[in-house]
Amino acid sequence: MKNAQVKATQLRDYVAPAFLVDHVDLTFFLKSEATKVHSKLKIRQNSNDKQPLVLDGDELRLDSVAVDGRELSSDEYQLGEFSLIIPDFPAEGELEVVTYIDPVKNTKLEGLYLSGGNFCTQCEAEGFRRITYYPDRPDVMATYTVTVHADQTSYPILLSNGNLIDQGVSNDGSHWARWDDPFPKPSYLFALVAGDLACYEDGFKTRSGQDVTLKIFVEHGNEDKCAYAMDSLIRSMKWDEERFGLEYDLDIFNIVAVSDFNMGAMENKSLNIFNSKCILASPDTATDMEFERIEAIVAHEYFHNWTGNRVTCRDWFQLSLKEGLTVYRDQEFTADMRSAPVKRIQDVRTLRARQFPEDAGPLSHPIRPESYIEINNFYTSTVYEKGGEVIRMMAELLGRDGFRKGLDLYFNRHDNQAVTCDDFVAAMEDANGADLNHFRLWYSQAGTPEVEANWSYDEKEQSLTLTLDQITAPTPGQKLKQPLLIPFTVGLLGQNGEELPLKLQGENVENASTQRTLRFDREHQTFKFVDLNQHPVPSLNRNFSAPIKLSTKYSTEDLRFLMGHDKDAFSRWDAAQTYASRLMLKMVKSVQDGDVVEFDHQYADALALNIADKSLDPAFLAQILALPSIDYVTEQMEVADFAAVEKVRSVFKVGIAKALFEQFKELYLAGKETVAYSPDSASAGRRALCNAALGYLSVIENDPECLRLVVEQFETADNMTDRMAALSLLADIPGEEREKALVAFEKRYADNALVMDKWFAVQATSSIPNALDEVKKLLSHSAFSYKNPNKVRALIGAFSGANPARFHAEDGEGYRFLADSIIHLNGINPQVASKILAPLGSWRRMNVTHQKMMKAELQRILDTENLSNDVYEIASKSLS
Ligand code: B3K
Ligand code: ZN
Repeated sequence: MKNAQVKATQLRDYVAPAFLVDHVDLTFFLKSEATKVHSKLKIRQNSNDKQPLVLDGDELRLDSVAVDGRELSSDEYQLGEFSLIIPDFPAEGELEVVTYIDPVKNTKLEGLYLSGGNFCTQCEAEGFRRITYYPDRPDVMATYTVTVHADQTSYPILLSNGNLIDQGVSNDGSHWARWDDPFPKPSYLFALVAGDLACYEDGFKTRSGQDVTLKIFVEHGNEDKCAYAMDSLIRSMKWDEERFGLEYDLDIFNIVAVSDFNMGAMENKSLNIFNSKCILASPDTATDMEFERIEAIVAHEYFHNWTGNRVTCRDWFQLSLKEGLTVYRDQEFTADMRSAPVKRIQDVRTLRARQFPEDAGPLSHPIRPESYIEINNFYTSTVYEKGGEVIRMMAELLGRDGFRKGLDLYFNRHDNQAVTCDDFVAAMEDANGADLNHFRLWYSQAGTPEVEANWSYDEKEQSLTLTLDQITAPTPGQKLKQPLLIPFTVGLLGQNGEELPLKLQGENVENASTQRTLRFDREHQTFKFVDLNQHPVPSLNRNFSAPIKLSTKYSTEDLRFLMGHDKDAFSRWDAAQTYASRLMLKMVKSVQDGDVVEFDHQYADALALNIADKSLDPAFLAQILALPSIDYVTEQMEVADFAAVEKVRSVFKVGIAKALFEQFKELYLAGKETVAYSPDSASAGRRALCNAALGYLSVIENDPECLRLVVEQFETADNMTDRMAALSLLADIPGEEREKALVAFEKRYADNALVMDKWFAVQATSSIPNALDEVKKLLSHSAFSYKNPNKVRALIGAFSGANPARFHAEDGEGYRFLADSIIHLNGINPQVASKILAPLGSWRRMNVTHQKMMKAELQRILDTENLSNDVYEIASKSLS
């Protein structure tokens, strides 16, 4: 078992670097084995007293060390497993280090590695130390010159950050290219690519007239799948100029798509490296959701050029400084490109599905964590998505212009600096003369606040009193919680759904607005609205103004009313979610008590009113029709019972399908009349609605007509969205049609690795009883590989993370399977292994039998020889 004294890094221990690096000059001689890396660093002391120069390193073979041109003997430096220390380094000097690395053996995909025969790098968070010895921390910022030598035939394309300043051919037939990045950057933004790649090119003229060459490099044969990513990039560049006044700052911007990548993409300065999944798209290979995701990720990485690269993080505890802010920016971008309310609904779904459980479980941490063993474990939904919500709340409190002023000041103050989350909030305060001191607590306090809203209407006084209570449950290491400053947006609906003017007692305003954001900053607070001549229904936390769990005493009539009338699209959708979950939980109780489970028709009636409302955006209606997930409903139970929720949800869905059969058929047939495929938002919305309708029709058992519709769509679809929608419905219906469709899909896309991922995932998330057996069989499919993160996520990750009812099977096989996979992956790619571990940590919510099985698997993981820090940290915290 791994020794328990693995060292954690603490925020409170931060000290400024003892040495800074002004310039980095790197020369690479690329070979799949024994790549030579020659590094020259201009270093200067940054502390008052003389200190040893400590450089980070990992899996490097040191060849030589020289200071100011003099080679050091081995007693002049100390070489540790993870460091190179030079005790007597001058106050200013040049360090020259030659090391060798083996990219071909690098299955961790951190540092320099090979993907599909091409060289590429991933340095965030601490991958640069796997390339050369360096003070590998983000507050050491330097300019870089990089020379890359490689065989000309195998690696015709040689790329690094910045501008290409020189290139040539060497005597041995190899060629070289020299790149220079004039912007000081931390080592995590370094990138290098060398390979035989095709290029898709376009250009952009900035607002101030600078021409920028835009290139997307992909494997040969994929050039026809780059247009959407390129278009997204151009739209992002334009949007950032218009919305935030931010222009691109070099005359070249490159993107490279690779097949083996630990996450979605990486924002290296002027050389973004992407998982090919987040770049390549054509109507035949990508779904609408994937087009949307590509647009968002291309934008996200581009936006990092300012929020992350020009202004970066002082240390990794400040990760949300760049990630939360950039998530907020990409969400706003998508909202502008597509439907803002639908985007908000999707983001809240994701937050509730990923961040809320994280915040309520053993891995709960604030958006600015205080300690970590392995920083890669903190690229979490909390740091990203909740971080984005925290920025959104600030924008809400300060207003759109105020937020912009704050951001302008932030860039003015901190361009080319490595700063903290506090610096960001201070810029917001100073630009607006605001006091955000109480608000800062969102950065340090973990856990989701639970807010209870109660209200009463006083007919005589014509007033409505709204009382709000907030509480945040203790989280690991944080027992005591304080009340947060919550921006709580409300509206009041009159009997016909009209918006009533909101006037608080004591206020003297004419034309009061119909929506306001209350400052809710105490444990218990009361707000009295006056001049209300009718009993209104409150619409609360509109547009999800704060990331809280809200409980209300809405009657089912209230919920149906909001579902039919709320002007705030988010709240209208949320009323439907609350209503549906409430009904399902009631049904679960009947299952558990052995009573008859009955479907409440009133829910179908409320849906029918929405379907009949022709003014609704189809994309929004599709959201209303999508039932709360098994996970979402189960989370609201004291003790999770996935089997019961799965059963109930299915009865519920069939109930709706039967009640609204005619409407769904009509919706479906009307949707099918659409013209040729286009991935734009409106067309995608129509397809989403059409497929939602088909989804309901497909659950009507023993109806050959409905099954025929699904099969027909699968066979005749002219785009991946419709084909995949049909396939995932068929995947849930055991029988001949299912098998035939899976075989046909596999045959058609056998040569397309990304599409095969969808084929793996659709089987891994299938509700058929023997889904796990199928998954196990697929592990030996020729297209599957443990070394490719996309494959692992598509098969193992999808099963354990998105098929809760099978994962939590009574016999514990799901748990055993995940633990076996993690143990195997630990030796290959620890980052990927630890990323799929989280579902085992939810044992506290299960019954005793399941708890025992889950804990035993966590223990088995912890007992593994050579356990990585990544897996150790997540497994040990999950068990404790
Ligand atoms: N900054 C990268 C993520 C790096 C993850 C390192 N384990 C992508 C992004 O957030 O844009
Ligand atoms: Zn990011």
